[in-house]
Amino acid sequence: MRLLACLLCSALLACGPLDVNDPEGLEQCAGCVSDGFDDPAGSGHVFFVEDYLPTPDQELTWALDIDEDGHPDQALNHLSEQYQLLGYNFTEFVRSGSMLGVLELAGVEAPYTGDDDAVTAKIYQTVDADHDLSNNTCEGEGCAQFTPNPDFMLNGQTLFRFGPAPIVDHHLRIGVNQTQALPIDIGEDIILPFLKVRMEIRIPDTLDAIPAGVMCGAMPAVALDEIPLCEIASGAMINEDACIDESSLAFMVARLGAQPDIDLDGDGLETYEVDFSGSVLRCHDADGTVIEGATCLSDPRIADGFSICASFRGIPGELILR
Ligand SMILES: [Ca+2]
Ligand SMILES: [Ca+2]
Ligand SMILES: [Ca+2]
Ligand SMILES: [Ca+2]
Repeated sequence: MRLLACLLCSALLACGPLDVNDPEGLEQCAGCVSDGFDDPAGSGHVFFVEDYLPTPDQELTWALDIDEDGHPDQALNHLSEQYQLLGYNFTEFVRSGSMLGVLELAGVEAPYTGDDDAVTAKIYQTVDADHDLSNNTCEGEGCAQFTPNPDFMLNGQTLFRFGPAPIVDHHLRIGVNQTQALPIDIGEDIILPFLKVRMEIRIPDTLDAIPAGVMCGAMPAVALDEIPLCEIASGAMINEDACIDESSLAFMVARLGAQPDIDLDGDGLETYEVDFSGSVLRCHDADGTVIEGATCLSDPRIADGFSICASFRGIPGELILR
């Protein structure tokens, strides 16, 4: 198998002539074995994210520290726990078919026993391939089949390919430094952008499930300002009549006392002032500059966001490409 892979890589990737008796040549070839990044969509190990768990697996703490200061960052999760905000509903979004995420691991070399030099994690936003919610989490023929949402595809690949990165002792850790946002489509025309995405997953020898995974990122405050509170919140704190007019950000700042915890433009943390009617009064940039008025959120100097993590499990799935 390895020989075949090496010969293939030699032929396809122009590594030059390969002498299988030459250890150096083999090493050189190892660098040519696919890291999965350019493998066709759906050709790797495909998992459907079947649910989101309220607390992360205790082994997967690396992904939680989005700003790499040694402390876990889960601001929105903590608010969710207290006030039943965002995060609380994620599994419901899966059950109702409005949020169907698929994770593909590409470039895993066989035999896999817990380590791999380089693999790529691909995330797909999908729709139910047969529009039948009842077979999304079963196993076997016709189960867990999803079609990528074309809005998040380009030239046959998902816009969200993370890696390449190694699997070490059954753990894949990927931090994305790019400034590109990962939009999570939660249905109802709401797309939540995540920046500084970090993902950590446990990958068993059997490659037949993702028993535990954590994905973290920061949601820019300006995005939360555009989302009516009703869409992300439920519970006793929320006035069902008023929440359609109240922004999620205004609620969090004015009534929960929350401020951004992730610096997304590298100048330190900003703060916002909101009145009790839900209007943004002014923004304070990290250097002390005060930007007056509700439009301060669209000022390019205002960029920071709130940390959020989702723990998840994946079951075998299939991508149906049309
Ligand atoms: Ca941190
Ligand atoms: Ca289905
Ligand atoms: Ca900042
Ligand atoms: Ca700033």
